[in-house]
Amino acid sequence: MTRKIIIDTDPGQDDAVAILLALASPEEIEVLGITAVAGNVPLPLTSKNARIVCELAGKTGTRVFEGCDRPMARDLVTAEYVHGKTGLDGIVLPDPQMQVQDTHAVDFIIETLRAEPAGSVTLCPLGPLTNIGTAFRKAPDIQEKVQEIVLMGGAYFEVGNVTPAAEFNIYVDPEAADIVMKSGAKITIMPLDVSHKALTTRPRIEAFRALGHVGEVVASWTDFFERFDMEKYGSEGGPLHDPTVIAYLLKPDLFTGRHINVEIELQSDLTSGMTVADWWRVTDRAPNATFMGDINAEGFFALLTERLARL
Ligand SMILES: [Ca+2]
Repeated sequence: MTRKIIIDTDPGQDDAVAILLALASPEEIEVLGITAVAGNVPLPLTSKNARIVCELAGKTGTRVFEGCDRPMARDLVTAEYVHGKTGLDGIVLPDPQMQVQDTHAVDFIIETLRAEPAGSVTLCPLGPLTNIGTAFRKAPDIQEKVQEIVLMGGAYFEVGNVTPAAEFNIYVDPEAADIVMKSGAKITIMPLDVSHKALTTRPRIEAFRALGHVGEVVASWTDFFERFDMEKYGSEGGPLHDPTVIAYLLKPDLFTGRHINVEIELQSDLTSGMTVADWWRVTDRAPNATFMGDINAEGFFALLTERLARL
């Protein structure tokens, strides 16, 4: 049985790989729509990049919706220093022919969750949680209809990547993340603790490049962002964050974690956007998320390579 998902995203090269992985897996995953949000780059670019990726995959029937162009309560922070001016720097791809859907992404999320049977739609946020938080605030009835939210964001042992305390997606819109964490929905989190173990090493990237056009494009994306990451982290490759979300839907056994309490810091200037994860269960706050801590990286890259070869 296929699992119905909405990918909420701010592409971003790693978002793009996640979208390709989902579109390459129609036996397991039905992508009801892709909702673009401002994050790595401003909304017009994330929307455009989402459509570029659909066309690269040859899946031009995929519906792309534009959502919020700024966080719920703060100014937008972007990350061109990681992803390049376009958000998708690497091999230059043609401008998309696909059009954006007329419906706002937030309304699409609300209407879809109301229309589909309860517990049958999974949300896959790969960027700041603005679209999801706004939808939950506008239509609280949909929160209990969500099958699961599998998101990339936050960190515990790896702490922060955009500030010493915060991971980018949560930092950009902590108010939205707070709404999501308190929604009561089933939540699974792929934090930096996972993605920093999913590194784009040379052999893994050369395996992508050997696949043909799509693989060459993916390799050019990882070549682009890993220059920044390797310099920053001193690692043997860059972390491939967002595809972990889709990989979890396909092969949950690749990941291990703990069902714990996770809350979002909203007040402090120093630690704003921190995911305060009770990994050691030192409080009596109720668990609200499965916070992943480890990944079978070889299995993850083998899955990616096998699926990208299908496109
Ligand atoms: Ca992203």
